[in-house]
Amino acid sequence: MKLNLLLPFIFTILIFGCNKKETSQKRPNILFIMSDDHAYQAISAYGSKLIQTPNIDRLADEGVLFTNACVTNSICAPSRATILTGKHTHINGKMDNIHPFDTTQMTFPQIFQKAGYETAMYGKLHFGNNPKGFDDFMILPDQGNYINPDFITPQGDTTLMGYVTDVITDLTLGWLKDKRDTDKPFMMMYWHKAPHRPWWPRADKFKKYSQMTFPEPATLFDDYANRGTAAKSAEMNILTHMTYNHDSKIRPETLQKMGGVTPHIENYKDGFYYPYNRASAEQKALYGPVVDSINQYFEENWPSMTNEEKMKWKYQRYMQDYLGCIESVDENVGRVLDYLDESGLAENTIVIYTSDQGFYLGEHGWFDKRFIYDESFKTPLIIRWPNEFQKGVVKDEMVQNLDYAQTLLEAAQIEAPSDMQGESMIPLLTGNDQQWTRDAVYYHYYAYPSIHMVKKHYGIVKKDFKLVHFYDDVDEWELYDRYKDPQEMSSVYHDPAYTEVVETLKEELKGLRKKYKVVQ
Ligand code: SGN
Ligand code: CA
Repeated sequence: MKLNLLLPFIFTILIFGCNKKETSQKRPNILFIMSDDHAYQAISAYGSKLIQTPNIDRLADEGVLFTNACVTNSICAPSRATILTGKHTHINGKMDNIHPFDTTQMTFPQIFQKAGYETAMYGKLHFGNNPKGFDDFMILPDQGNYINPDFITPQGDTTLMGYVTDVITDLTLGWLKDKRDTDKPFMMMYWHKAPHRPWWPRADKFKKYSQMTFPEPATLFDDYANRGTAAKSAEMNILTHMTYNHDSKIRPETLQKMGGVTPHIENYKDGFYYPYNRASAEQKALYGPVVDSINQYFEENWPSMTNEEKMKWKYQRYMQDYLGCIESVDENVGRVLDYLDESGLAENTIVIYTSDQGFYLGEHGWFDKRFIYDESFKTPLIIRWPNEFQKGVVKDEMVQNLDYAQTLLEAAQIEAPSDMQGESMIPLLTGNDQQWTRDAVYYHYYAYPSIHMVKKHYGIVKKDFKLVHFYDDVDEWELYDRYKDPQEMSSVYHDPAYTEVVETLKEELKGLRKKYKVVQ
């Protein structure tokens, strides 16, 4: 072939080659994966005794896993508001799940969009209004539904057939593959509803997990001795507060036939049928036989069980459904990670896996969250960026959901607004730990009185100690020695051996409340 005929090919190869090189230096894509109420105790990379999560673990093998990642306020919408604004609850104003988020505020997706990123959000937001700063979105109304979920979209409302975790993933993959502008880097929020209460797994997993048995946590029968009023009065005990119909999947007819069961628990109206009746006849044909066998067992055995046996049975039912939901989350995360690999996007895409808070899986006899105690205060956090971050590394610094916005903005070389209150985690992700400055975090929960009745409290947490003040209708302090008592079974606040620790921490707490503008 003559040179002049070869030239176009040579140019193409050169240009293609240059582009490829440029790609690796281009601003990173962001895939922000968040699940709702996913306890770190249910991730094998965190040493779970309950389930294997091979896909989420891949992120840990190839990225950085944080063992002390925590939230500023352990409840859904407030946590999301902190993530999006980079500000504590008292500044962003989202104190509970009820009042709508103030959308006049700057959120980090808006900043990415202005900086030339293509942005999208699929899944649960829970703000009571539509998200700002997204080129496309499809969000669940309020808490959303597990079966054949409804969605709010910029074009109006719609219902999609299928299981919510699969559907949100299909939407995410659809956008990544066909909808986005491939000339721009992307920032995408892929935010699951699962494994939020009422824990309906996909029918095949419902069947599989209903036949499994799980180890119990050491503190399942906690009597809340050596702690204050708040732990004793919370309404989140599996035996006495978890409902039969909404949670354990006992049909109202079964309960009626049995003429009432003990302990008496106020069941939710339509707690069983509201989610179940969303299923089509075909879907019910799969769910129905499993529900029937659970109900049959309950009817035959419950009346003669001791309270201890009842607690154990309810715990197993809870774990079967909760972990069945997790398996779908993990498999779907795997589908998206596979696509990143196949498309060549993986190397320059930052993937975050986190949850809006942690969750009790029977520790202290509880389900739900809200407390500053570890299982709900801490949240899973794994971050991977093959091009730039460390691989297979575990960190125990006190990082917080407050820090995500500034971290992602710095990674994308976009300036963060000066009023954001977090600290960029880039030093920890790149092995420059000496540049990380914070060793204490501030926490504050406000939503009382409300469902589960966890009292208002705030506190300071460091690697070694946790000091908490419960206030409003009580005035009680608790102190935990995190190294000596990792299960937080005994407050040592009144122990004279800790007087100095209390004094020092109270001063530090004052300092944090000033720093974050809780007080002037
Ligand atoms: C619902 C749940 C509660 C849960 C809150 C908040 N009940 O009210 O158990 O604490 O959401 O959860 S249910 O009827 O929906 O099952 S949060 O994650 O949105 O904060
Ligand atoms: Ca949540």
